[in-house]
Amino acid sequence: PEEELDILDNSALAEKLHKLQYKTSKLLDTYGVGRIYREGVGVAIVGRPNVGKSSLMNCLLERDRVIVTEKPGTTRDTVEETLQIEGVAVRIIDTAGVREAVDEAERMGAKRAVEAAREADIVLLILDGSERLSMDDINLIDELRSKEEPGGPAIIPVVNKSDKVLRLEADDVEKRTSHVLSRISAKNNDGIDDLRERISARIDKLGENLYDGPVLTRERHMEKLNEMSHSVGRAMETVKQGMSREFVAADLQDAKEALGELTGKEIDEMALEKIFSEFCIGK
Ligand SMILES: Nc1nc2c(ncn2[C@@H]2O[C@H](COP(=O)(O)OP(=O)(O)O)[C@@H](O)[C@H]2O)c(=O)[nH]1
Ligand SMILES: [Mg+2]
Repeated sequence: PEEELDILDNSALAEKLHKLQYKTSKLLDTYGVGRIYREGVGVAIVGRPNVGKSSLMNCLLERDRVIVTEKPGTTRDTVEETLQIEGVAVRIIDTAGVREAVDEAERMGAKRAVEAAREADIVLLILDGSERLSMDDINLIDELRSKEEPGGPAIIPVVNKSDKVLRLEADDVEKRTSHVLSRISAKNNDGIDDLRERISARIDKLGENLYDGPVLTRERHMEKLNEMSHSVGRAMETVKQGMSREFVAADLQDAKEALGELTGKEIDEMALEKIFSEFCIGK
């Protein structure tokens, strides 16, 4: 019954809304982690044709799964394989080389490389150590850098073909990427264990709050929670502007509906009533 409820003053109401918003955003932050639970960590291998992407993937998989040839641009599509690194499912995505399209298939492949990088948690940017840095390399670095923050994938620059004379401007690459280079030879299987460890360290970082409380795993849930968050944000604004509680109530009703859709039939009505009764609306 309404007469039992205390009517909150504006600052107390703002405080409660703020807390609700904070908790909502914390839960929203777990979405990426939820995706890792569901799909595994995504590691994309990108770089221009012939730098040794498919060779590296084979090293990581320790078997000859991906076709490797002398001719640039053999891997026309993306190839995906899953392996375990310290108990975590890791999806390795080998992409076609990124460069100016020579034909339609390659154009699609290059586009997919950038897309794969966007959806990945970690991007292995492969460069050929036996050649000087090319415009294609630089463009790719810039493209990836622009997606790195915030919430974008972590870049690990990898210089391959360390069995050959180094002609790549390594300092320049470190400066451009702001990351230390890993040097490997996919051909000789050199530096692969170190690279694996580096990937593993990144995964640990991604999964820091992996086991800490509930995580959002579904896109639909994330969307509903986002809707709720927007409504709570509107309610906060309404309170700040000192508008009538009816308007706050309307915003919170929207928030409640979004949350209701999120939790579906299993919604705990009592818990909801408790939350929303705290925002008691004066007549
Ligand atoms: N010398 C040397 N050659 C390599 C190395 N890794 C790959 N290659 C060669 O580079 C060529 C292209 O390799 P591939 O893995 O198909 O490159 P991708 O186009 O980036 O997938 C092949 O001839 C490989 O044998 C390496 O570490 N050292
Ligand atoms: Mg390839």
